[in-house]
Amino acid sequence: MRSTTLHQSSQEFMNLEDRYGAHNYHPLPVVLTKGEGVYVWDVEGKRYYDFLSAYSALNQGHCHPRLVNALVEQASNLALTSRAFYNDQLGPYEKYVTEYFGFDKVLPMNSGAEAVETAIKLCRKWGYERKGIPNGEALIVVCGQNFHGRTTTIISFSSDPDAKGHFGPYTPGFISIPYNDLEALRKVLEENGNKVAGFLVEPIQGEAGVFVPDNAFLAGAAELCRTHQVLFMADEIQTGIGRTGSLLAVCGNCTCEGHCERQEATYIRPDVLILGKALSGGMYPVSAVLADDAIMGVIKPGQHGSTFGGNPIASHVAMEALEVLRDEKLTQNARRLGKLFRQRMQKLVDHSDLLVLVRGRGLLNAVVINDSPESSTAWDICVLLAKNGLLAKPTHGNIIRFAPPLVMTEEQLMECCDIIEQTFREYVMP
Ligand code: IF1
Repeated sequence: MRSTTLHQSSQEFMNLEDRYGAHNYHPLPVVLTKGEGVYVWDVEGKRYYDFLSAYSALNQGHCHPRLVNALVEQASNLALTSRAFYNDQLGPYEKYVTEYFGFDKVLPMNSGAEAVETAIKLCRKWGYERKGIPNGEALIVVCGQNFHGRTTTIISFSSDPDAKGHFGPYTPGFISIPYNDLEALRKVLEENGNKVAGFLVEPIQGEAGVFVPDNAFLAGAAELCRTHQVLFMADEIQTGIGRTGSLLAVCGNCTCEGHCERQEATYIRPDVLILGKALSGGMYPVSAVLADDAIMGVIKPGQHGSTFGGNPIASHVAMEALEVLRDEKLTQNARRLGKLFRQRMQKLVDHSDLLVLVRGRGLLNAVVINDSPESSTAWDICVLLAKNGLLAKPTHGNIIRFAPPLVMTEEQLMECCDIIEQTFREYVMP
C-alpha cells in the first residue's frame, strides 16, 4: 500500500528518491509540493521565489489558472487519439501556432530532445531530396558547448564529457565549430558547403552559462547559411516564448508587442524553428518544429511521428499558453525586468571581489563568480540562497543562472535582488 504523503519530511522524500530513483540528477536539497506564479513551497511550508522556472519552461508561472483550466477541461473531454485519427484540437492549434510564429507548417512533438531530433531528420532529408547531397553524406554544423538534449544522436555532438562519455558508438555527420565564431562557420561552409544540410544553434547558450553571442554572429550565420543553401536551425527551446524579452531570441531587440511582425532589421528568420518548454507553460510536455512548406514538405506519411505528439491536451494547453504570453504582455515584462535585474546585479559586481560579471537578455541571466568552473562556490551560494528563500541553480562551479517566471512584478523582483545581495554578503562574511 502507498503510504500517506501528508506528514513526511523533506528528508524522507529525498531518501525515497535516493533509494528508488536512478541517480541521474543531483538536486538542491529542497522538496517542493506547491507552486503558484513566481512562488513554490516546500513540504515544510517554507516559501521560495523560483529563479529557475524549470529551466525556462514556466515562463507563464506555476499553475497559471488559465493553463490549469485548459488542461483539466481538455483532459476530461478527450486526452489522446494518436495520430491514426484526426482530433478537433490539433488543427486549430496548428493554425494558431504557425500564424503566431509565421511559418507554413508545424510538426508537433513532446520533449525538447524529440523536437531537436525531428529537426535533424527533417534537415537531412531536405539535404538529400532538395539540395542533392549524396545519400548518407549529409553534414550538420553545430557549436561547441551546446546543449540540445539527451538522446544518443544529440549527445553524439555534445562537448560535455558527462553528457557524452561511454554512451557511444555515436551518430556521425556533425561538425562542431566554436560558438560565436563566424569565421569558423565560414571556413566549414566554404570547405564542405555542398554536403552541409544545416546549422543548428542556440541563439543564447543556456548550459554554457547564459552565453550571449556578439550581435553580428546570428545575423552573419543566417547570411552564410543562405549563401551556401544550408538550413539555419534555431533551438529556441530555452530562449523562446518571451524568455529573453523578445518572442524569440533571434528577434534580437525587436520592439514588437510580443508578437513579432518581422519588420525589424534585427529579426533573423530561421529556416527551422525548434520550440519546447514554455510552449505549454510547463503544464505538459509540448514541443514543436516549425518550417515552411519547401522544407516540411519532404516528410511524408509514415516517415516520422509520435504517439503523444499533437495530442488534444497538448494542443489545447499550448494554444492557451501562447495566448497568456500575449494577453499578459510577458515578453515586454521580461525585457523591462531583465534590465532592472542586470542593473542591480551590475552594482553588486562593481562593489564586490566575489562577482566577475552579470550577463543575459530579458529574464535569462547569469552571474559569474570569481572562482574556477570546478569549484563548489556557485553550489554553496545556491544552498544559501535557498535558505534565504530563493531557488536558483548553478550551471558550472562558478556560474549561477537567474531565470524567474515572466509573471514577476517589479516589486517582487526588487525583493529578490535584496535576497541575492544579502546572500552574497553572507557568503563573503558569514
Ligand atoms: C535536464 C541545461 C537548461 C535545452 C535546449 C533542447 C533541450 C534543452 C536549448 C532538451 C533542455 C534542459 C534539460 C535539463 C537541463 C536543461 C538545461 F542546463 F542542461 F542546459 F535548460 F539550460 N534544447 N534543457 O535547453 O529539452 O528534452 O529536456 O525537453 O535536466 O537535462 P528536453
